Amino acid sequence: MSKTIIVSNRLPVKIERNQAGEFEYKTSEGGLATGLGSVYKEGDNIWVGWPGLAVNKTEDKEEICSRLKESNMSPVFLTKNEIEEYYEGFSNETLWPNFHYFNQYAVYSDAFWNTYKKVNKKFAKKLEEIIEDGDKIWIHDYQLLVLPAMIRETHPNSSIGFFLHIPFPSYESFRLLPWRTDLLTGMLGADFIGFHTYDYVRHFLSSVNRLVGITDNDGHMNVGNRLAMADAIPMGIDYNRYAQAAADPETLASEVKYRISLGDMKLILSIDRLDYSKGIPQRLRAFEQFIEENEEFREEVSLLILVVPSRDQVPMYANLKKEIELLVGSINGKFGTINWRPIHYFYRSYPLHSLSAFYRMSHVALVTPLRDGMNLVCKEFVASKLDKKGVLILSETAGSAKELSDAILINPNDTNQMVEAMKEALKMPEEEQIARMETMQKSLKRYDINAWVKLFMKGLEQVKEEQENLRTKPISSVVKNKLLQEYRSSKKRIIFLDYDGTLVGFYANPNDSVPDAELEELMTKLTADTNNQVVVISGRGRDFLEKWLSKFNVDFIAEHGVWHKENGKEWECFVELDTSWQEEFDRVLEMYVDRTPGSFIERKDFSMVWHYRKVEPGLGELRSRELANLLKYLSADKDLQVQEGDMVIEIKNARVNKGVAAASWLKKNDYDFSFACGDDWTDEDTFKAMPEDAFTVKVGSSSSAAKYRVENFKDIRKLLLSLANQ
Ligand code: GDG
Repeated sequence: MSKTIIVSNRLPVKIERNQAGEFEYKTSEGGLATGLGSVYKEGDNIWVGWPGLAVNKTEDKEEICSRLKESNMSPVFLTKNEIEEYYEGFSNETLWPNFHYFNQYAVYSDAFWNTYKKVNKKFAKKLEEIIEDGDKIWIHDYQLLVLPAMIRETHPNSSIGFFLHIPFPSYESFRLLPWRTDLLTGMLGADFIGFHTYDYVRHFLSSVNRLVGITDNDGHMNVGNRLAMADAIPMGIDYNRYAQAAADPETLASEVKYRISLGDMKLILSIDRLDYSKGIPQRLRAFEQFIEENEEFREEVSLLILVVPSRDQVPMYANLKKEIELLVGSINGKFGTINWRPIHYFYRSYPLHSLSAFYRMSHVALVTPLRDGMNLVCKEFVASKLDKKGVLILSETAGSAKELSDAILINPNDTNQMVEAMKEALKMPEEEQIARMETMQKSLKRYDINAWVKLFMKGLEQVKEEQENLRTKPISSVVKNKLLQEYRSSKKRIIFLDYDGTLVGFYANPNDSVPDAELEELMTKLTADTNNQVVVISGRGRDFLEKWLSKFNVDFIAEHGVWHKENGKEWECFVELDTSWQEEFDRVLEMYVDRTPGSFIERKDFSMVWHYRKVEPGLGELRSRELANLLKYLSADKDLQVQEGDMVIEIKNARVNKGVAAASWLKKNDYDFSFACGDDWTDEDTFKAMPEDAFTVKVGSSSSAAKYRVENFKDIRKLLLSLANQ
């Protein structure tokens, strides 16, 4: 039976050596571990990752392996140097600052990068021992960005999902990384790539587009011959666990104990791991300004700030800790009284029931990271509020802000706004608190961690299904015989032929793609049969088609469906379209022609094309990325579509396409044989419009809605000739 393999940097277990030298195992209680518990603990499923400590002796490794195996875990052991360069180095000193827009802290080191690749390879090797046909592999987070492509190489058909827990930054930040393209191609090895928010998806797709040259269609990308998909699946929390913890007697006892020490002081709660992305000093300064400006809250409100120890051996983190402690000391020194300590600061982590007591007893949660992929603390606070009283202040730069719009949302760089938010939160009427909390609880309950796991798995399954549907098969001799036989026995046939890339190859100058003798002979034979209605369906303007192909008995669909012409009749415009946009776009295209020697504009009645086949390699791709983005921006409020094709960018009306045109042709008669062939994305609309029993043939190897495929224009000519010779 197929299994699911979870892969992350850390295993959901903490292993420590006790004083007697024996290993002690504590299962992790983190959100991810509990959420995925329902997955990895079942059947043959397994979680692969680093067990969290450096182990050298073979017998120790064997002991850990066999012990972890009992709990469906499999360790990848890392050396001290690997931990330093892959984990602390490339992951935390290169990717983490870059992805959180702290590029001033990013370290660019080839040694780190090489070890990062080496460790990802180590994970890949481990997985090779485990993966069997049909398995699903779900890889987590920024430590393993290049692993998907490594697995894809050895297991081309496997189901690979990837989820990024931190933000994906805008192209302007991501492009600063010297290894940016390798990182993207690494991620693109996955079939389904999940992010917390739609903004991160957009940023990722934009970087893929600009750096790898792959365009997306609603998150779908053609990676070589494989379809991949990026989507936003915001991670939820184990809602019931936090709601239950808040009602647990142990939690209530802790709350009573803390309350005795604190009196009935109102609390503002802040919980983070020690990190510069969390904005802790900025938060402390805002609190200082708040008590400075609002005397009425002094001796009424305290800030309870928990900082969870992290990386404090690294100088930058040690400095941050020092800065926080200086600020706490100075604020307490300046404002504190015998009866009142403005800030209660703790640098440690607490067991769940203490944490839960803090959530329960705090009136306000102040969650103001400068950047945060999601942030689970704010969600846990909401889930713990059983009486629905309390207010969440949340930074708009945390991923969770997209879901929790009933929080008071603030810009973490705007101290005045944070001060106002604290005032508003402390004065908020109870009914309003309850109403806001209720809405947030409803949504967090519904999209909890289990829903997140299900949605991710469903996304992965869906992509695999789509890949299967798009798997065009080469035409076998059996299919060919069936095609010929159905052709022979039919009386009313319709045959749609795309032109460029299908009937002819590509030329540097599109005007050179004229029919050669072989094509002329083929067209003559095919159109000689009065049972055949042959329709040339092309993106070309009507003049070219008319000039070179009207000598045959063919119908035309030109400009992707704008113009129609039945054999022997006049051209007709399918629908009258707006052309007022053309002047503005013409100016932009002209500017790019000036800056890109060899490129030129093709102007059709209702569409425009920028060609760059003749541009020096490299420059054309670079300019096309820029231009496509600019055109997409300009067309956002218009009924236009910007499509990137084979060395062209085309701007056309969004309402018309080859599929709409083909469908109108198919309605004209009752055909007993239908056939369509084409080579690019515009032909996909034709394939989709064809009847169920049609023969649809993709020319080329990328994924397609067509049923069959041939390699190139020569092969489709051969196939058409064998039909014509029947
Ligand atoms: C990444 C992304 C994204 C904290 N102090 C204690 C304690 N915690 C728990 C909290 C919460 C977790 O730690 C922190 O979760 P975050 O979401 O804030 O951040 P990370 O897990 O570091 O990082 C982040 C997340 O992945 C998930 O995708 O949200 O943006 O950076 O669950 O409760 N737990 C206990 N004692 C403490 O003192 N027991």
